[in-house]
Amino acid sequence: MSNSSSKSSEGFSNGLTSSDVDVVVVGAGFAGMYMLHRLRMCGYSVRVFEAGTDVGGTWYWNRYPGARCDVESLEYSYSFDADLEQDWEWTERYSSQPEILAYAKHVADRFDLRSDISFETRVETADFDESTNSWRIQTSDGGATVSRFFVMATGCLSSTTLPDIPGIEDFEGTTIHTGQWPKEGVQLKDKRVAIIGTGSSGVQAIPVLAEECKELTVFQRTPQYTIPARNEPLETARQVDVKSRYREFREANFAMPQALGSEIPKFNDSIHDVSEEERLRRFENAWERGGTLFMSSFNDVLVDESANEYAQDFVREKISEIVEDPEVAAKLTPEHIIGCKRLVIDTDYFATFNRPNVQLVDVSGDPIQEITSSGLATQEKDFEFDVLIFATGFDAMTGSILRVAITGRDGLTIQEKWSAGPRTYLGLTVPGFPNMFAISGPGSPSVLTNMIISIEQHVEWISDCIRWLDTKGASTIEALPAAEDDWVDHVNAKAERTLFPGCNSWYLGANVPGKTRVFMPLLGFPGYVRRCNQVAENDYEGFVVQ
Ligand code: NA7
Repeated sequence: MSNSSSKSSEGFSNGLTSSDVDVVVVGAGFAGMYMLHRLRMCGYSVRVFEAGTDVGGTWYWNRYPGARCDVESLEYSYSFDADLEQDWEWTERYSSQPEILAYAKHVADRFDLRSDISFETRVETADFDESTNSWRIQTSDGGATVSRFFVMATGCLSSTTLPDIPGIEDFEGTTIHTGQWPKEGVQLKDKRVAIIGTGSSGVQAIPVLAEECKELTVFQRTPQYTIPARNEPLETARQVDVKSRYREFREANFAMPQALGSEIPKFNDSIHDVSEEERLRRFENAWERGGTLFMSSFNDVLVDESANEYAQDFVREKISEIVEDPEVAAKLTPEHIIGCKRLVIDTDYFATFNRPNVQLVDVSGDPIQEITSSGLATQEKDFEFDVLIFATGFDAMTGSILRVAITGRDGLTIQEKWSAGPRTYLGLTVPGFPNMFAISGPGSPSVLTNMIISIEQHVEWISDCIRWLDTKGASTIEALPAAEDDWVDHVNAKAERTLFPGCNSWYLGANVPGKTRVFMPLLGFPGYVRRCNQVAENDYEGFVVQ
């Protein structure tokens, strides 16, 4: 362990002879920032590489109009530092992207993080050297860094995807992906704007774009179930109250399946066991309250298709009430299972289609054939516009890991290892890749939870593991193939007990052509934390430590 960020060339007791830093971390979003801070507190030297010009990760890149978190602000924040919790003031129930980015910057200033972060620098290759038990990391600036440990903190939704439609480069207007929105903003006033995609990004952006631009054309392939967010200014009394008992509030949330929402009424009964009146009452309450926990109104909405149908019907009825033109309402009405694609929360999404300057184009039966110099063409019709926005999502959970050429033991690359889908032990480690960790990797609860809380749990587990290795004088830790097999079975078994595998979601990689269909996140935060703790208590069972 070295005690500064400078290069250490002294020998290590574990046989390592030279290392620039103890740990290289990729990404300076919430995961990379806390990993850096935590490792520093433990006395390790760290170098973080970040492609952006500043911290913030997802919240640095996703600057599209309307971008907002779907977890409440008092919960979507670091819990590791009581003073930080007390000092930062949130202004809305759900924070907007600018406010979350300001928070990330505040954290970077407060803990002086930037001095160990190389910005505008991409990690291109990472090779494990078996002779020195170290990682050699090559970066886009031509530099190379040697480290004992290598942590991918690259986020679950960072690698943007464009649809495979010919002609994208031919469009002569402005083309933007929501996940790479320009920092300087985009002038939309008096512009004819088109948007492809009605996932969370599209649903958040569409109402705001409609207010800003002259005409908005929405190209929708799959209609979306969305629940009102009911975003509002955060009442001072609520903030003061939570801050007066923040530890207790956090502990209660840690015990929830998604690490959030402990103060939302919980129901553990089947939808089939209540009267129609009670069913509607609960859904109505959840609709009025707003937020993703609409799905927790009964215990079987996400596990039993006939239970799920009641929830579908309820939202379909709401769409028909809000949208004035019955033909438009019909196009906006989904038929699939509710919640198996990530449930979206919105502000005025369906009502936006009542505006005269908004046009909905259903491309499910008449797909987009090509992008042209002035717009796009479906088989049946041509459309013209000035700005084309792709809200077409991400190569989720694995995209940013696979983008780096990572080579582990015996020349095995991560691309080969995951050629039939991602496989991990605990969502944290991969056999064949010693001393490498992924924060919120596939096989961990990650995107099915309050991400910041999942990130903190991973960061603390990784730093405890590194400290434990040093206490033992060990140089490597590597997951065993049998532990990986059991873990993959466990993640699959949990998903198969639900309706999640039943539709084409990014959770399954179904939005990326050719990607192997695997349900990537693990359901259930508290059980996962218990398992990670147990592994550590049992001297890192499932790993080879040398
Ligand atoms: P999503 O949720 O993956 O949504 C992408 C959208 O783009 C979705 O509506 C897709 O339709 C649509 N899409 C993709 N390709 C096409 C083509 N070729 N034609 C028409 N429409 C297309 O990404 P988001 O960025 O909205 O959200 C990702 C997560 O980020 C979100 O869940 C939050 O956790 C934050 P499809 O449904 O595939 O038919």
